[in-house]
Amino acid sequence: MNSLNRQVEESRQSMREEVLEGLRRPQKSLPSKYFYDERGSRLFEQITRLKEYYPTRTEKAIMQQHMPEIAEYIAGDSVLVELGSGSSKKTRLLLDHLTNIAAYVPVEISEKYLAEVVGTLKQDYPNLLIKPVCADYTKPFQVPPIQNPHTYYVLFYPGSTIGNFRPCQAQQFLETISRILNPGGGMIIGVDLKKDKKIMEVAYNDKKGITAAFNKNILRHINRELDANFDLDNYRHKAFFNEKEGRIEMHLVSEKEQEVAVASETFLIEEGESIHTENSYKYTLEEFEKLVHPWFSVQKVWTDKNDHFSVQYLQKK
Ligand code: AVI
Repeated sequence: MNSLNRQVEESRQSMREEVLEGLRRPQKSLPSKYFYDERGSRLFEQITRLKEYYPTRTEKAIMQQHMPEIAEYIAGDSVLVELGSGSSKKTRLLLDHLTNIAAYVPVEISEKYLAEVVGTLKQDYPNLLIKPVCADYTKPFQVPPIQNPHTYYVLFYPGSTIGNFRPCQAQQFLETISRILNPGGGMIIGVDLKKDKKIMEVAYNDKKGITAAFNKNILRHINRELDANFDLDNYRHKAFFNEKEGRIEMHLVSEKEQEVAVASETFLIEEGESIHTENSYKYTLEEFEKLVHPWFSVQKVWTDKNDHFSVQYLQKK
């Protein structure tokens, strides 16, 4: 078996274990990272353009409005490391204002996507040194070492993706990621804020049903990769704000009693029973400061006029 096939086999094996483990629990659940096969990533792109989904456009507007000031937090000679760079669209807003960074390091799990995006970035920014890293940024990965002792790393983590971790997982992640940084380094991060429940719930229940299709795509992905037989028509999308936990929860609710086979195990799903597919935590500024404080101090917060979203500069402690 060559190394690519081995990698594919290993990731299928860990998907199998994680999916089965989630389905064996009393509250069935599936890891939200499995939304994102090629179709899921396209559906997510569509979500970011929906009028109901305020986070993407609000973050972009904050960055555009405050860009010269945000860029000041990235000194010349620093290395900009983007976690889960995807299309690098928001990064362009930053790159347009940075003239002399040492390098841009996009970290992205999809090799194909990374190669494509780096190709166009190289054309548009011919003087920029780009050092792509193909990796799952939630696991330890190697960043290209920097030779100059006066250079430091600045992480870029937009989109409020931190909200998809439970707070204790978010803290483990922050601890791991802070180890990449040398003194003087920091992180520019997008964080979705708590607000009127209706605004948040509408954002995850759009009229066109794109979020519902995105949610159901996890079953389609599992059917394909693990030889499962989920019938997508038998599940209904449900998303609501869980006040006590401070998070939007997405579920797939079974419309009838049914059996499903996944990788040679069979599960009975009752009528009305749900499979929990995603959490999206929303924070107050105080809650977020507490979350990060063992490793980072919040140096600056930019928000929109309604305080719906924030972009923050965190300094490594
Ligand atoms: C990627 N992540 C920040 C999105 C969110 O809002 O939690 C994923 C998403 N789920 C439904 N809509 C968007």
